[in-house]
Amino acid sequence: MKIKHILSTMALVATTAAMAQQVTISPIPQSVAWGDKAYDSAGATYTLQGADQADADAVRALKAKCQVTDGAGAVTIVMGERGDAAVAEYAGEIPEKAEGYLLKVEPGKVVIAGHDGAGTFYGVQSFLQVAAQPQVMSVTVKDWPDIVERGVVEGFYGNNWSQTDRIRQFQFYGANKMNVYIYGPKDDPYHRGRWRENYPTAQAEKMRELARVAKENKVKFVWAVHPGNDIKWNATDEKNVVNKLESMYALGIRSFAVFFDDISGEGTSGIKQAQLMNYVTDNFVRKHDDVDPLIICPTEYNRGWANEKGGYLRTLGSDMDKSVEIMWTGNSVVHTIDKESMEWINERIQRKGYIWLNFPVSDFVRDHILLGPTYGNGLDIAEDLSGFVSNPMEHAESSKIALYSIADYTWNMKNYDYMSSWDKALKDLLPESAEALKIWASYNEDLGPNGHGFRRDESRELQPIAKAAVKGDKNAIAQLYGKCMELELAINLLLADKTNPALIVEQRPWLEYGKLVAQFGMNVCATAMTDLDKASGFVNFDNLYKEARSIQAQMYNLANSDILHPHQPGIKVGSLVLVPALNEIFANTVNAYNAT
Ligand code: LOG
Repeated sequence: MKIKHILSTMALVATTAAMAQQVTISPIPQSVAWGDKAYDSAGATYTLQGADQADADAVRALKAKCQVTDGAGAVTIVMGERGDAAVAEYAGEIPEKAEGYLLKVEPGKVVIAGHDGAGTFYGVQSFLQVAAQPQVMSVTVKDWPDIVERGVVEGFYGNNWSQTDRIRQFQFYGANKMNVYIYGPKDDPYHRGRWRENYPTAQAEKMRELARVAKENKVKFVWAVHPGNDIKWNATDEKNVVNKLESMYALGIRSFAVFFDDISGEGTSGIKQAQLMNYVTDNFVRKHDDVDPLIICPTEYNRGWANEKGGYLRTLGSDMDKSVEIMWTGNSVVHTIDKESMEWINERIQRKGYIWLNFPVSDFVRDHILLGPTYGNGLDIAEDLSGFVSNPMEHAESSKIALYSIADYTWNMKNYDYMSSWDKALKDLLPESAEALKIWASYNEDLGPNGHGFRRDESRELQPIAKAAVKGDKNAIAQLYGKCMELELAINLLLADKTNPALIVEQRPWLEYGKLVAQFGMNVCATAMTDLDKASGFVNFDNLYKEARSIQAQMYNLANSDILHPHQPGIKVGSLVLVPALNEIFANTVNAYNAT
């Protein structure tokens, strides 16, 4: 007994120690070495050294989460950038990489030393993750990003993100070490249709605020103009483009893009586009000393649309100033990116392509919400691209599931594991209901049939069960019943979670619909498992059949109510695996009953 007790206590201690070490710093650092416990986080206070010289955003981010005092017994945080006196003795250990940092946690002492200001800021972000654990472990992290520009292009059709959405996004990017946000929502008239006009004052002030908040979070705010639908290749419109960008410069914006996607006619000329980009580079970018090089989204922005004979891409490659970054969605509009496709484009544009990944954007499948893992992009293309941004859904908060993994992937590609990254994302977004969110998300992965032919796997665990259940395997049908119960339970827990209201509000139509799918599934499985000849009383075949039809009618009514976008009305949940299986089992049961 005694030995057993000691053993189990030892096991407990061992697991606690191991668990305490298992702080998964995210994105996965390039190098991390854990030691023993440094101190307990409960009641920990900190004194800062070097904060007066260190990056101000890094200091603010640290102070927002850590209790800073001058009291004795506090943990000393030494911080600063390469060249600062406070961190001089660690200079040799700071990675010689843009945005790189050294983080050292020891008993009583923490060192956060950036190669540059962003590096210190990212060192703070990693430290905050380590310090959020009950036991703060000793650790040495040497870290830097693989990709220079990592982030998001708000480039979809549909409802633009709100000001609050965007501000929350920038904080999320900062915390997850993404450093670029490109503003190009198709349905902002001042981006596209009325591109020549300046924003009215109230909207202009919102832009100013966005530029500021982005900066505080080390996010480069890139404002894109989309003039291609009606641009005239003359001096007036050249000036109109520059004037518009100057008006955005006046609001504090320092980075710009010009989009020529999804246009036809005069605006599509590669020669003219290159000339315009050169004109804007000379007469706007280089007139200021603090404006970043331009980014272009070309008209032939994917291989499927590239007209080799027309020579469009090669014209951009040769005629356009080499400072201009060129966006690229891959082999088709919606496609994952691999080495071969990067080599194909880079050779034509004579520079490294800047990836615009059309995932998890759902503007062509608005009946779905995309909550699955982010997979399929090559893990060997870090050297082949100049930037990697994801085009998300109009549902800002829900998009963070994929964006979290984009942050992980672009920071440290070789160590990217999409399943564990997905798990981390779900925990980060809804810590108290992460398991429920994972169950729910596993029914919202595939896009369904779509014009771009882009599909995703769905409900991996359910697939063998569904297959057997459809064949009439009673065991599998019982398991499927359990899965439907689990789905309903998960949905009810999510609807009760109050920690991230934005997430639940966005997903409510799908959650309500999912509940009906779960109920339909329980009905169908229960009916299929019942010996119907013998079922008597109220729970008989007729009533179960009527119930199934009733639930189907409720699903139809909900999916055809006015809650969703008119382009793709409807709501789809479990459309790849669960719902087809349930429909088939239902049909089989009804046929079998009719036959007897
Ligand atoms: C648009 C984009 C849209 C996406 C997916 C690019 C470069 N442009 O087909 O605004 O969100 O596809 O529908 C696009 O991708 N056009």
